[in-house]
Amino acid sequence: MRNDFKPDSSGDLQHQHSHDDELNKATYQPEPDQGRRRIISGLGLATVASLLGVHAIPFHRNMPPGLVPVALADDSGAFSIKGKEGLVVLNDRPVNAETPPHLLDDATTPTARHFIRNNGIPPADANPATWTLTVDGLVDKPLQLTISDLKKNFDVVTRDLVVECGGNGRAFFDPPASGNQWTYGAVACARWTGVRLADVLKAAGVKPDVVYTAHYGADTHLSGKPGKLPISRGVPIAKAMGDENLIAFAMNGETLHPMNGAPLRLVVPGWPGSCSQKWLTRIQLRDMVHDGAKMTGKSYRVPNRPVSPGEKVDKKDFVIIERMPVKSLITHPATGIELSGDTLEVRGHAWSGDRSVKSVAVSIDFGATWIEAELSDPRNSAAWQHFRTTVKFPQAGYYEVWAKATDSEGVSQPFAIAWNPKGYLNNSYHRVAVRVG
Ligand SMILES: Nc1nc2c(c(=O)[nH]1)N[C@H]1C(S)=C(S)[C@@H](COP(=O)(O)O)O[C@H]1N2
Ligand SMILES: [Mo]
Repeated sequence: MRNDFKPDSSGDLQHQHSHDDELNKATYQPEPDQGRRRIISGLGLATVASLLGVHAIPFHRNMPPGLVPVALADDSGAFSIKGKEGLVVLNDRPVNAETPPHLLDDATTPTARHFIRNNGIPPADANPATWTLTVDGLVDKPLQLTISDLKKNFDVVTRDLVVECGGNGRAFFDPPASGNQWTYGAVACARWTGVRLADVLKAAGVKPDVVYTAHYGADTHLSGKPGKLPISRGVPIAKAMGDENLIAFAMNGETLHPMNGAPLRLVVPGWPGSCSQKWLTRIQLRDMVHDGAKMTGKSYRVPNRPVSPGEKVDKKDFVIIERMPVKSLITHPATGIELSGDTLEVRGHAWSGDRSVKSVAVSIDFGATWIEAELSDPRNSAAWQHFRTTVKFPQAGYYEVWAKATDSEGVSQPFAIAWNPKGYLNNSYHRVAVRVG
């Protein structure tokens, strides 16, 4: 059930369920892409507490003005995709589904819980026995490789790698940004097996004038127009040559899930997920920045200067997103938990593009004080790290647990992120609601 809040002209709160929309047309007009946006300003503390079903919000003095309790911004309504039970489907054409944070509690993300982000229609025929990868463009020797050639001719490696969509967290931008309204769960860290992208490029021979890769997959454009690609992105050659990037044919010890790019995909951890081409058929090396589908305009790009919320930005002022920012996710407790005791284990993961995370802190008092959590080393570079700590609540009431990660360069997550037109790179704190007593 989805709850929508919007003040009417008198300033009173309208509280209604989405199925009541027709009954409330006079005062409530749902707007596209605003399903997860809540307007709750001007409410007294007592009203907020009663909406939350508690008598007290013990740390209410620390609540930033206008803060919408996450318990009220909560959303559910999962239905399922085969092999992806429990994911929240945002869109079915193309298929896009995210994972509720509490289902990302495993150290390594099971395939069933890896999000899905499709821009087009996945290929109907994905036969691993006949699949071939072409490596061409500015190379000494173009290659045509089957999956068994990859396994035979190159080092096969297994690594836990973070894939996060550049638009993860888009749902929380105000004014809203168009696109899939991802909340927290367009991120995962599965165990991938494949060969190093760098090894394959070296075998083809990278010509000295190469500056960028171009990736191609076998999925087709929603329009059905032949030759029109849903997405074809690339990375600077220096990034491509990093040994963290894989051409992967297995996920968690099995073949890839059809929605995650079976039978072959790139995994370029720490950079926007869009760099990790699924259903990979071709890698071309170019002497210019790749200009394929979703490389140009506003796609996976942000303004090259601070802009104010809602500002129109000229396309020439956008730059391509490279590494993803430092971020953490609370995977236990699930938001909205009712706690009968007064202590609670808090745990989750943290990551930062292709850096490591130095510390994670947790707050139960809206950020007034922070508790340093225990933090694991990554299983390998470009894997996420796990944090845990135990918190004790001083009295019954409503709390929020917040997490904040700081990376190896000393950069921390912000409370609020600067707005950008397409709603990318939202790495503000993850907040979960806890009711005590
Ligand atoms: N061929 C192809 N590759 C693709 C995409 C796509 O639509 N087609 N989506 C990209 C985007 S935007 C993301 S975030 C990741 C998501 O990977 P996943 O669906 O396995 O989670 O795949 C990337 N690779
Ligand atoms: Mo993405």
